[in-house]
Amino acid sequence: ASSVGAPAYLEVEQSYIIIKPDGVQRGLVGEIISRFEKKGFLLKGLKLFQCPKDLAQEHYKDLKDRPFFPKLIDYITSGPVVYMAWEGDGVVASARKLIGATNPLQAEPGTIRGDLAVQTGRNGVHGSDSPDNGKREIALWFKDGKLCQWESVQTPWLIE
Ligand code: IDP
Ligand code: MG
Repeated sequence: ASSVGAPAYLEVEQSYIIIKPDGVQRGLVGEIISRFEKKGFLLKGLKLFQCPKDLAQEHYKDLKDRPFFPKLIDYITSGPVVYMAWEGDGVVASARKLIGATNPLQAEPGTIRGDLAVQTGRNGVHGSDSPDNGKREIALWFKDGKLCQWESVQTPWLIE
């Protein structure tokens, strides 16, 4: 089903994506955004942002008992990130495939992590792991709840 002409009550799936501080510092912002753009998903929100510690802890709260948690919070707050909301049918699972495995050495070539990173602790990008977490993370980071409502001229050439 396409978002164009879909009834307003039908919710279109959204994924929350972060270009982590290493991705920003290494000049990979354009490259990473390009992967999602070229695939054909719709960009609904984007910001360059220095993440405070409490937000990072809330975002990664499911991992709070893991040994690497303090280092993960230091990493994600170590410099600006670019955070985004991307929309489309199946975007959550597809974005996870585009991103690749958590450990970049195990990520397939052709994926973002497989092509652009070498260590789990510097794996460049975050993507929601379920549609529900997509909603939770977008609500958490886009505090005012405002995503940009627009339609791409490409949509009829992407979705029949
Ligand atoms: P994901 O980002 O592929 O969903 P998660 O298991 O949800 O992976 O972990 C979140 C993030 O925490 C990872 O992307 C990575 O930055 C970091 N992380 C996960 N496991 C480790 C580890 O064993 N050492 C260091 N950092 C880790
Ligand atoms: Mg995860």
